[in-house]
Amino acid sequence: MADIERERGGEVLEDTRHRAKEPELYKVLLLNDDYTTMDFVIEVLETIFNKSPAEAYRIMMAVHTQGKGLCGLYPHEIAETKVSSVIELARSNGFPLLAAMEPE
Ligand code: TYC
Repeated sequence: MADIERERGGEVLEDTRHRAKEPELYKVLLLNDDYTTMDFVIEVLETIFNKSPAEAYRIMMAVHTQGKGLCGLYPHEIAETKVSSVIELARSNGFPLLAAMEPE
């Protein structure tokens, strides 16, 4: 064992001084409403959030029954793009679906 490691009781600490910081993450949430169809919400979750059909159904039902639901955690700029993509796709299909982001 190296002397420096022995001094720390065997604990090895990484020197993080030159490592890039992990980006802060933001939650992207879908919000419930009475007009957007369940099928459309599932489509949004599959196409914009890359969810499997089963996971998309689970998240859609969580939003439907609890008012909002987590779609994923993303760096700030990607979270903003996801929110914009949801709103753009929803409006172009005539639905009032809303998405929001908040710090992790
Ligand atoms: N509440 C909608 C309905 O009954 C379905 C829905 C689910 C809407 C999730 C929005 O984010 C949502 N058709």
